[in-house]
Amino acid sequence: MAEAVTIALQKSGRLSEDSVDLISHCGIKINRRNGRLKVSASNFPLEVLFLRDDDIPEYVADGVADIGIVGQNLVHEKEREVRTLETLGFSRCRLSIAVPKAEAYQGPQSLSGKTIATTYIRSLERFLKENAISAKVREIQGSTEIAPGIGLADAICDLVSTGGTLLAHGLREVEVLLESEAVLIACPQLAAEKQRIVDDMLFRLRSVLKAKESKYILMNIPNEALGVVLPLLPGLRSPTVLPLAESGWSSVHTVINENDFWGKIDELKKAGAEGILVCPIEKVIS
Ligand code: PRT
Ligand code: ZN
Repeated sequence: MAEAVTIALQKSGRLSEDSVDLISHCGIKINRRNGRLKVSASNFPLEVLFLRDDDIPEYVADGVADIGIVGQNLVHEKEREVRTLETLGFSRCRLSIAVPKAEAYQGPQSLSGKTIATTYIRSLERFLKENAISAKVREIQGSTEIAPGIGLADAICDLVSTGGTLLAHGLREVEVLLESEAVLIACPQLAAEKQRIVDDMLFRLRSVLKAKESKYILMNIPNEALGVVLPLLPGLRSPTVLPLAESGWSSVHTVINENDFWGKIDELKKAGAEGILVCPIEKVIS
């Protein structure tokens, strides 16, 4: 059998579903039957290993898996040598320090002499060292947010996304150590054949990611307004302009980043745009 690339994905947790979805949007079929830890794709030279996310940086660094999907927070924490091939835009969070709400805080120096509970030992120690703070780091396994309330620590260092957990435990975020999202990582050394397969997958993956942030938009514009509207609209090359059956009107089609679009909608309407349609795009092959 020809060589296959092994990818490590989180078995179950916050990264799992988005990771598997991304692979399948790349047109790669993996049939994940009843909890098997290793499955082969049926139409692409890819084998999937389902692991705990904490083990992924190590497995990829050691070459047990060739590539993997994991949060930047764990790449940063584990300090293993891996290459980041692409940021994937999901599982966004930040690694932060939080203190009890009523506690005064005037910057990192306020942590001096305090005890900080975390599962992110290395990341926290690095932050304290960089800021020349002497504080006690207490390693705990999960549920970090309860530590101050039960007298285990004065502060915590943990992942935050909505901030709801901190709020519910009377804590306030005071320092952001790291902004994180899921990334595709690779073993530092890959054989040429495997690298070729990874490049093929990366090409598909980038098309999928590009499509996610892009929208195909169509609108009707009175011809006399085209001079105002067209400069507002970038396209992959430039907008497409087609005459409508009704004379004096054109249909304008283009691809635009969704965020840019919402900022421009008022200007487009003011210029006379009508019947604006915004459609999803499945892939952008550039
Ligand atoms: O079993 P395994 O070890 O594989 O999974 P796990 O339980 O260690 O990890 P999991 O599935 O909880 O998280 C996997 C990854 O998702 C993390 O490494 C991050 O990259 C990312 N991620 C994104 C998050 C969060 N957002 C997040 N909010 N991971 C954890 N949290 C937790 C946080 O620890 C805290 O308890 O959610 C709580 C805070 O959330 P908010 O929304 O209340 O702020
Ligand atoms: Zn984990």
